[in-house]
Formats: sequence, C-alpha cells, structure tokens
Amino acid sequence: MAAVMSSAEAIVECLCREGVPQVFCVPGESYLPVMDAIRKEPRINLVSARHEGGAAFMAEGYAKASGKPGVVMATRGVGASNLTIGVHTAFQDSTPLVVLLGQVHSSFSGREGFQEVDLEAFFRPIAKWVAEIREPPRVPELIQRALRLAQTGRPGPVVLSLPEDLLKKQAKMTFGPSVKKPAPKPSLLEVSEVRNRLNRSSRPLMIVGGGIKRAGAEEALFRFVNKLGIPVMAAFRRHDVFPNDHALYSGHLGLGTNKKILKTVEDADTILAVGTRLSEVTTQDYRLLGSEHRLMHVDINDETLGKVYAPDLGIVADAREALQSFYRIEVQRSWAGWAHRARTAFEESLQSAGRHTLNGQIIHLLQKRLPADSILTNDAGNFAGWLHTYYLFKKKGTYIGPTSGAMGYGMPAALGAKLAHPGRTVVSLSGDGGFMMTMQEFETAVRYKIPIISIVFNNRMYGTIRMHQEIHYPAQVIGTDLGDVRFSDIAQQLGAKGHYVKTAEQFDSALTTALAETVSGPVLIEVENDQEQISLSATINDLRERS
Ligand SMILES: Cc1ncc(C[n+]2csc(CCOP(=O)(O)OP(=O)(O)O)c2C)c(N)n1
Ligand SMILES: [Mg+2]
Repeated sequence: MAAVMSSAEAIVECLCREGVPQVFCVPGESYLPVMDAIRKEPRINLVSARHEGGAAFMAEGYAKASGKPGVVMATRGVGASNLTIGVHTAFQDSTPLVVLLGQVHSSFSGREGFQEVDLEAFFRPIAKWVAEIREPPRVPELIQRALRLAQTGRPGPVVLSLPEDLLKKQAKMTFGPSVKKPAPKPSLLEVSEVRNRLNRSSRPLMIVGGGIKRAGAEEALFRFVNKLGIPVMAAFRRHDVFPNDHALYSGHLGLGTNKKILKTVEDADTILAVGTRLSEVTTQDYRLLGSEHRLMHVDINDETLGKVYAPDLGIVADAREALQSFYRIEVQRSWAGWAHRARTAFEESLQSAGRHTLNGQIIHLLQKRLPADSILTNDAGNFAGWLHTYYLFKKKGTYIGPTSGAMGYGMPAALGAKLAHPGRTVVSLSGDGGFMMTMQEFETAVRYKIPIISIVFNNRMYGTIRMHQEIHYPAQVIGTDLGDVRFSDIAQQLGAKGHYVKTAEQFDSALTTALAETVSGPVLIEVENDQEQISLSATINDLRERS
C-alpha cells in the first residue's frame, strides 16, 4: 500500500500495522510531529512518564508481558542518555524494544548542536541495530526493519535517530508486510543426535530460559519433559518457564541459589539447554558446567552457541519448534529416581531458615492471597532473594524481572505489564534503594490510573552492597546507608493509597485491602525491614563472625 503522508505519520502507521497499541515517552520539542500523529491515531495509547529511564523500563516490561515490541520515545542527547538503562536491560534480557529518538535538524548536524549526540555511535554497543532516517520515503522501510530486527532471531533493542526536519516532510510512503517471525526447526539428523545423547545419559537435566517465553514454548516444554521425565531448571529470572509446583521442576539458577539445587547440576551428566545464553549468573560465574557435562544447546541465535561453553551438540532453532520436534523422541530409559532426587533437593531448599523471617512470611502471604495468574515484577536487591527462593510460579507469563540486574526496574516494568494485561493483578517488589531510583513513575501510575500494587522493603540501606561490604570489609561501612524515608506517605502525597507495615499480620491485612483498592489506582505497601537481616540466609552479625 502507498499513500502520501508525513514521516511522523508514517512512523505511527508502521506501529499500527505491526499491532503495537502502546507507546511510552518523555516528550521533547525535537519530535513534536510524532506526538501529534499519535494524538490523531485512536489505535495508539501514549503514556508520558517522568523520566526516560522509567519510560524505557515500562516499554521493556510491556514487551515482556505482551509478547509485542515495546516502544519508547525520547528527545536528542538528553532523553537518549536518560533511557540507556532500559536499552541495556532489553539487550541483556533479549527483549524487543524500539527506541525512537528526536535528533537535531540535519542542517545542524555535526556542529555539536543543541543536545546533539552521535546516536549511532552512542548506542552501538548496547543495541542490536541503530540507524538514522534521512530520506522521508525510506521511513516505512527503516521503521519496519527496526520492528523486524527487534523481534526476530535473538530479540533486542533497536534505536532510530529521527532528525527534526525529517518528521514534517511529506512523501509517498510504501509499506511492506508486517513481521512474521522465522521459526527454524531442527533437522531430522539433529533430533536423532539429541535422542542418541539422551539414550546414553543417566542423569539428564534441562536448563531453560527466556527463549521459551519469547517463542511461546511453555506448553511444548511441558509436554516434552512430561513424556521423557527429565528434570527442569529455570535460568536466571526466568522462573515462569515451567510450573514450579510440578514434580519435574528442580529449581532456579540465580544469585545466592541454594547449594542443594547447584548440587543437582553438578551431578547431572547431560545438559539440554534451550533458549538460554547460559549467563554469568545462571552458570554461577561460568563455573557450573564442566568437562563432566555433555552439553546440548538449542538457541535461535547461532552466536549464543559456544559463547560460554562449546556445546557437544549445538542446534539453531526456535524453542517451540525444537521442543515439538523433540517430543517425537522415544527413549529406552527412565530417569524417575534421578528426577525424584532433583525435586527433593529443590523442595529442601524451600525449607531453609529464611522462610521464617518476616520477608519469608510475606512471600508466603503473596502466594496464598494473589490470584494464580498474577504477574510479579522485581527490582535488583537482596529483598528479591526471598521472592526468588520461596515463591512458586505456577502459570506461564507470571514473572518479569531484569536479568540485567537493573535497580529501579520493578515498578515501571509493572506499569508496562499492567497496561498489557489490565485484567490481571500486577505486583512489583522493590528495595528502598531501587524504588527511589524510579519512584517518580508512581505519579505516572496515579495520573494514568494504572492499578498496580507496589511493595517496598525498607531497610534504609543499599543492603546488597552492605552485605558485600561486610563480607570483604567487615564493619567498615561506607556509602551504603540511606535516609529514613516514609514511602507510604509519599504514595499518599502523590494521590495513591499507601500502607506502612511492620509485621506479617499487618502485611496480610494491607494486602487484602490493597487487592480491593487497586481497582481505582496504584497502592503502595511499605514493609519495615530489620537492617540486621541482611539476606535470607545471614544477619550482619553472622557475616562479621564468619570473617
Ligand atoms: C542501576 C543500578 N545501580 C547500582 C546497582 C548495584 N546494586 C545492586 S543491589 C544494590 C542495592 C539495592 O538496595 P535496595 O534496593 O534498597 O535493596 P536491598 O539490597 O537493600 O534489599 C545496588 C546499589 C544496580 N544493580 N543497579
Ligand atoms: Mg534497601
């Protein structure tokens, strides 16, 4: 189809054709025509945030929750530099994100004009693709290419620089078809190679990651492991790839993972890794797998294979196609005893002492009170250890977290998730340090009436770093104390509901109230945390005594 329109209108048309109904931004004078084209387009909803970092996290969280690309807009060097944390997170987390940036007038470019940054050079190391659009008729081609690249292969962030003078110019625009993601299948030979290796294995284990979620491969995974009886572990912050209450689920590979779970990996002889880049955290500083493991690695991106561990068998395939092909495999073995051992180790990890601390009880209450399809998001920080260890994610698409470890992520990502799934309960968990990095977006939630529940664990410190400080420099505290902030009062000041709790009983009643209140807007529950309980397994005193 071809039509005469402005570059800005063509950009918006591309988003509509791709079925993207949601855009996040902080406005800027450099891209006013795009804002105006969105105003005239009923199919697109715009959320204007308080900080570009928050806007980018919202778009990234929206993309993770919806399966569609997240779109975020910002202005020139200032907006672009503010939103880089979201681009970096989308890169590490393999999330499709399209970043549209206003750029200086093309006749000023290269003079270090007002807020000018060479956006292509600036984003190249953390984006999958960066381009500047210079010719109006090429707008559909380049925007559609950006939408394609963000979603295909290993998904990731793409950045487009839009010179101010481009946007108002009219041209005859020709649009291509919307994106159909290629989903390569393993060959028959590769499937038989997988079968042969499984037949030779006494203790196989699957490690599965975000590729499962992106490919919508949860059911295919479920059917495959149920047929063969292979235990499954989730890669870092990909908890919801497989039901955690299932007898074959054997744990999550993250920060501070219980040693019993790690022992299962050590004892495995064959690893079938699907849709995971076997990251530093998942592999416990690249030490988890060794020459005693035979690795079969399936990923949609050939560059992922061998990036960390050279696989014995590397297969480039879409996770769902691969698991559907593997389902046809017949094996002559049963691994019931091994799978039972793996599950028992995981169940024992659930009984560790942290369960009885205040935050352990809070996770238990979330498990009990939240509807099963609720979406939980989290920030980086030690408070998250309790969620990662004790919460059982039983349904697909119920967890969103930053594998990049970005603080400030949880609450804005929850806003994106809630916009993607207005009918579901969405809860963010943050520490006081991380929450305050993007706290201003709570006002965005109030302004747009986005009813999430935000839980803030307040220990008045950058607890995680204080823990590392106590391990390496016992009792030598510097730069990790924070002020005493009453987050529940701030929430009220912003026009939201705010609760302040010190006990599990108070939390329970605040949560029950919050679940009823969230219909009209966001609710914040601030949990007073004892500084001494620095992590789920240690107190500050324990760490000092150990040193
Ligand atoms: C953007 C960003 N800056 C710094 C860090 C390093 N960092 C990791 S955890 C942490 C402290 C987190 O504090 P808080 O949110 O209060 O959670 P707590 O550890 O106290 O539970 C810091 C500074 C990070 N991960 N992300
Ligand atoms: Mg803290």
